[in-house]
Amino acid sequence: MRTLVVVPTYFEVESIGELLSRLIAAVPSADVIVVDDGSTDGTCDVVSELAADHPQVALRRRSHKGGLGSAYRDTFSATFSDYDLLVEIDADLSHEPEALPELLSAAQAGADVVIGSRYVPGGQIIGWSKSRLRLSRWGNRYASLALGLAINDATAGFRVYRSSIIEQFGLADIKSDGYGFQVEMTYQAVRAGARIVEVPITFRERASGESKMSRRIVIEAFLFTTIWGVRDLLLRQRARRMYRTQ
Ligand SMILES: Nc1nc2c(ncn2[C@@H]2O[C@H](COP(=O)(O)OP(=O)(O)O)[C@@H](O)[C@H]2O)c(=O)[nH]1
Ligand SMILES: [Mg+2]
Repeated sequence: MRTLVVVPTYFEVESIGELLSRLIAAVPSADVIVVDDGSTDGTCDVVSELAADHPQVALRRRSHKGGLGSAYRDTFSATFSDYDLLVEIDADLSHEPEALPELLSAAQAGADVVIGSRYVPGGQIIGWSKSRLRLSRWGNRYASLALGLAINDATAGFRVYRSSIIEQFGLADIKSDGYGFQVEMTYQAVRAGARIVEVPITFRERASGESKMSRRIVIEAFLFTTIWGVRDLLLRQRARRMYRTQ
């Protein structure tokens, strides 16, 4: 299946070279596109050098930091008609490229969305502080409860999407610019009736560079999740009332 791996970067010069080399070795037949939002630390130079030797690697440069969700949304919109499978992976080596073949196998076996999950048996997180673990765990619990998602890791950033499922729900209505994008895509996929499979992965906190997680990102994700949850609740109540009066 034609596969595109999308790697968003923002100041990842210390890890992007190793990530790309390991990706190419792990999935030699896949195309890879790095989407950079104006890093000035040499990230793009490393990618361009690698791309010169590996024609399957491309660089997409955006002029300013638009957020992880916006980087994926723009790139998926521009590419999904050319590929069968679209992959998300972080640039900081938190996700092991060597685990990707297993995720791709699940998609090839029929899943519409494959989530590299930290919160299913066999999955784990190495190196996060207690507060970061709490934020992730409670964020996931809140999203599942508010949106009725039977997914253990709705915020995970290591995933495979079948292009046809993205085509089905469309990207035009996806609102999140930040990491809430992961929750929103999961929510839309569930609503579209997608077959979603969670494959256990090991997530390792980055060894270099800095996290771009911010309070603004958390607030955006929390607000959107709450709005969708309340909207769904009201719609369900209305449907129940209409059913009763019939
Ligand atoms: N293109 C782009 N990439 C981003 C942006 N924010 C984060 N990233 C990338 O998204 C991935 C995950 O970000 P990271 O800071 O590691 O988040 P954390 O793992 O949740 O702490 C990394 O590859 C980042 O370089 C952004 O605004 N634009
Ligand atoms: Mg990270």
